[in-house]
Amino acid sequence: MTKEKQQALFYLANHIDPDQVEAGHKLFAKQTEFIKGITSVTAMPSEGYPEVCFSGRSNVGKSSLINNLTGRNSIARTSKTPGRTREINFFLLDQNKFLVDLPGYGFAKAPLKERERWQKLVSDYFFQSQNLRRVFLLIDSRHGIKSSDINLMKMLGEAGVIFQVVFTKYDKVKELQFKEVLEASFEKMASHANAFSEVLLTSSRKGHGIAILRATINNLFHLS
Ligand SMILES: Nc1nc2c(ncn2[C@@H]2O[C@H](COP(=O)(O)OP(=O)(O)OP(=O)(O)O)[C@@H](O)[C@H]2O)c(=O)[nH]1
Ligand SMILES: [Mg+2]
Repeated sequence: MTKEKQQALFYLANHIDPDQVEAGHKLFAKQTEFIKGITSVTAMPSEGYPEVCFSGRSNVGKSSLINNLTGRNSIARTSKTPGRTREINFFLLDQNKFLVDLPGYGFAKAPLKERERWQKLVSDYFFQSQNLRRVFLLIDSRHGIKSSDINLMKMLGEAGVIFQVVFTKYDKVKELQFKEVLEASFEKMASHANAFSEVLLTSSRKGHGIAILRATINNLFHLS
């Protein structure tokens, strides 16, 4: 496939219907509460509510994004040091939907045992979750897709789960630099059939892209 063809498969979201934005805003104005953090999938909630999850390398901004989406400063714990989230955390939104915060990967200093524990927990989750509507795969706008992200894409492919790339920390990058990251990312995504064609660009710090992400999640929850 030529580079042009690879890139034509994907596009950056830049417009969304205002009614959908409004609906997303309304959903996230509803109550969110932390339900539990699990270290084994045997403890997964059993209600059967639809869920979306946030995955990505350590420190990419998963927990910060959940906080920003829900308008709650610290419902998900964040940290300057990678490896803050070690469990799979379930947040109940609007009484019958789950937002799921995953522990990060790709943290070089993590001991082998810890990495193996992560691998088992997360892969069990992807293979066994019956209600997962989509995985948001968070990628740092400065660094782009790394080999550990590719490994995750493969794991998701094996589990038959669709992922949508969400770039984070857009406030930290210059437009020209990001253009290069975006092109390289599209190239890497092209060989993954489970990559969703639309990608999102966000900044939890500045609020960029949050309205579109809320609307996207609301749409996913309303698929029957
Ligand atoms: N500038 C900027 N910093 C951010 C943004 N989002 C998160 N951060 C910072 O990045 C660091 C990591 O954020 P977290 O949300 O804890 O990252 P995480 O992906 O949950 O990390 P783990 O739980 O370790 O996997 C924190 O210091 C955040 O303040 C953003 O949009 N812009
Ligand atoms: Mg976290």
